[in-house]
Amino acid sequence: GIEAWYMDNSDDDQRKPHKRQPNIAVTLQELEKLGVLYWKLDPDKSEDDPELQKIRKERNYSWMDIVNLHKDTMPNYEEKIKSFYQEHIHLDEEIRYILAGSGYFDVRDKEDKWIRIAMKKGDMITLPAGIYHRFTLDENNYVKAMRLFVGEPVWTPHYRPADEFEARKKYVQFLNEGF
Ligand code: KMT
Ligand code: NI
Repeated sequence: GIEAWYMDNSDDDQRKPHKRQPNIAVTLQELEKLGVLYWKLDPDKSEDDPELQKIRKERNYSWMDIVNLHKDTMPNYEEKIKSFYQEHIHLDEEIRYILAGSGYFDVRDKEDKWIRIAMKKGDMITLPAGIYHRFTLDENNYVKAMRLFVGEPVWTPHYRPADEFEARKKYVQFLNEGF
């Protein structure tokens, strides 16, 4: 299953795990309460996976592409890595399926604390519209991921503070109403 934990407060390298001592694990159920969805798929099946097709159909993930993040093949690599790690929201879901390599998605919990989600080959995640989050590669420095989207993609990050956006207001309402 997924591995997630509360981050420590050290300003050491973002690519390190940043676990607390002792570790405070976060469960899938806790992530669900934040609106974060997770699936485990067979990455070797890639696009031809019926399980993936089912999720895409149910959730209207009509659009997809595949991205490779690696310092030798990506223009403006360091810049991109820095910008992914700046806390932001989107007005739509952020959906990623890890095909190779690994990385971390960090999301804020209800008390505004950082939760780090370790994403490995076969892990698929949906971050809800309006959740404050960021992404970093880990110490392996490589990820290949499928990006999915409902309709035509809009990748625009809105950096914190972004509380005036309708998507953010709706998300905060969802958090407060719970379920
Ligand atoms: C994003 O938006 O943070 C990214 O696309 C990062 C690479 S996908 C794991
Ligand atoms: Ni994002």
